[in-house]
Amino acid sequence: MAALKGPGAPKSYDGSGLRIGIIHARWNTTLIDALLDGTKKALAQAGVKDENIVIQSVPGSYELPYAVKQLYSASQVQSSSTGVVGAAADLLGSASDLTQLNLGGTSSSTSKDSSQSTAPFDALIAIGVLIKGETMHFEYISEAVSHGLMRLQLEGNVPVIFGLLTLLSEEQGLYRAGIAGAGKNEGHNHGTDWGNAAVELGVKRKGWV
Ligand code: DLZ
Repeated sequence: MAALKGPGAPKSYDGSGLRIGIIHARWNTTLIDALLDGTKKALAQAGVKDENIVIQSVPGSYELPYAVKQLYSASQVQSSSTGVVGAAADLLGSASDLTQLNLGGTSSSTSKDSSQSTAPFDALIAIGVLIKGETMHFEYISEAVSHGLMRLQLEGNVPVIFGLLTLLSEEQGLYRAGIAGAGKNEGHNHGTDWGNAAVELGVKRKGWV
């Protein structure tokens, strides 16, 4: 019987043309590592190329909205500056001259791997794990981060996948990262859903109708 909860059977989307940015917090590392792993597996399964996935980390979940914003902005700048470098390449016709020009692109369009994209990210995934403690810390951070990420995707016009687990116990986290039980393989890794959501939104973003 199909599961009652969850996004249903994953639809298949071709992620081979996408560039995805992942920002993850480092608090609660065991859970983060498993969730990141699940996310990356889903992206790979959808055909997103390794070289088109950029992963950055921040100390805690509170830093996620700022970091997502910076990473996305940097990809927009990189995209426009490599456009300039590319145009210069056409004019100069020499890759070695481009290195000396140093126009701010991280790599010249003539020397980079041809499957590596310098386009702005098609979707971003923010991953964090908040575990409720004895103070109000959890409530403030989960609310601030949720609103921050929602604001970013609406104002930035880019999908920001909500990979923030807001847990009442460590055990809940183990199940949601798919590493519960004696065999460390019980539960469902939510990272898989986040990777799939990023691909679906990234593809749909290129044309809704
Ligand atoms: C301080 C803190 C605490 C107590 N708990 C968590 C947590 O469960 N998950 C998480 O991602 N981060 C936690 N942090 C760190 C904050 O998110 C943040 O990094 C610091 O307050 C510095 O801004």
